[in-house]
Amino acid sequence: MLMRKLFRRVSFTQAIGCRAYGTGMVPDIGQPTPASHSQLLREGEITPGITSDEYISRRRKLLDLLPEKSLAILAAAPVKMMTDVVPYTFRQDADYSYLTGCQQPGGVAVIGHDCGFCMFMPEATPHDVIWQGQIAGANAALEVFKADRAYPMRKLKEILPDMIRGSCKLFHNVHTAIPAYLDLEAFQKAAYHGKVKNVSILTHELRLIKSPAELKLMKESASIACQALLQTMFHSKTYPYESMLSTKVEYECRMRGAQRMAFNPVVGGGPNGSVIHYSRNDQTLKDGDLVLMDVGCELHGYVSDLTRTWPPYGSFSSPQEELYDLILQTNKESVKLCKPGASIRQIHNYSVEMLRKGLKEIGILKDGGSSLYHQLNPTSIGHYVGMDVHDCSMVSYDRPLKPGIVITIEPGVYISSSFDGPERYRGIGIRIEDEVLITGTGYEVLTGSMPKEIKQIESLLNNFCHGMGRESHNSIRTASS
Ligand SMILES: [Mn+2]
Repeated sequence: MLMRKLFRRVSFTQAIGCRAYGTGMVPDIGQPTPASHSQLLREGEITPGITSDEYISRRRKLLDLLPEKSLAILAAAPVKMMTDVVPYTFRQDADYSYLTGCQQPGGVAVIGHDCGFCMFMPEATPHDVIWQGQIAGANAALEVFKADRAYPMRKLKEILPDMIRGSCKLFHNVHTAIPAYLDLEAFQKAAYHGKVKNVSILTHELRLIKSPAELKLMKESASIACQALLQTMFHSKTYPYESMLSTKVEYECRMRGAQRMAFNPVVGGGPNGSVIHYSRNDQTLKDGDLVLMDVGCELHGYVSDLTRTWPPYGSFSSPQEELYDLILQTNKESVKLCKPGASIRQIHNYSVEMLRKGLKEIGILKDGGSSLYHQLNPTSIGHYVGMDVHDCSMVSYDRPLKPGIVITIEPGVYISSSFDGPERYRGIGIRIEDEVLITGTGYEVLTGSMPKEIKQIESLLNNFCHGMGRESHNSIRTASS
């Protein structure tokens, strides 16, 4: 009976490559499907937790925003090479992924009121299959990604020009644009007449508010990052090296199911913590310094982003504590402002006032000179988060927040070693970043499980060290002193 079912399925999809998984032959389309990866996907899902129906409804919503007689053209992300035949790990473009669910390079998706959802898919030669394995082609586009029409890429130059000529406006993905359609005479003509727009204006509207399935992945991604960072915090006393903490946090994220980091972890010890996107991670951590770690991982296309700053050797000095407390209070007050109707800009302005006042009280800022303040904190209080770390970049920070939007709240202070001010604060960089989901009545902190109170952090670091950690920590310190 089972065999008969399998055979029927195989013959239905015989144009697709097959591979043996366990005892049966199931179609291989170059990315997980419920048939090939039952441990990851349930029946009806294209991405773990996201069904083909959800993808269909995303495309329907795109059509609602797409003007009459217009086309959306989105190419998949390009494969970038590290050297010769060695590619960097492929990451699908978020807009393409959001609308198609396809995690593979080489395709172009076209969506319009007349054509529906049309996919142009790459064709693998037997040589490609031997070297890289199966890929999703036109059949997978129809059967798995639920395209209304699907063609091999070589047909694009015959089919797309007519579709373009029949359209008033073209919205395309400017970040992944490829010559295959850019070079078409019809496309160039449309561009010349000012009919070509950026599709992200539309897709970012859709992506801004997360569905329940997306929120589930966002929460899981945040939870993985919190657990990983907590493990790394414990580790920081035993292995006080920026590179080891970076490696540790990535290991802990990936062991918990994340596919990759959302960005290169920032592990800044001492004055390196005042470099906002520091990523060299090649220094040792010194007793008395703080370490700032800004990390996030990606889970099935959804990222997390959080930052904690702590003293790896277990206790804050008093200037560190003064500054930390100001950043912590600003973090907490800013989080409280997160609710429907507020905007990132409003929260930002509030946080700037609070930090300015606090820095003046501490004696770091004289009269509220704004240029000096901006040297100490040139960043925004936060940004939208989702499939990209700086998600929905086309949406203004003035936009009133709505339930289902996820933002970061990340106040910080970055005082370089050469700062012209009280010496005791020089070389201190602190950021405390949480991820906040806007709900119907207010907010939910998705990174709430990661401690940020001074007492909690000191207690966690010191109590842990009475176990296995202390000995090896001491021996490392003795060896280096
Ligand atoms: Mn951030």
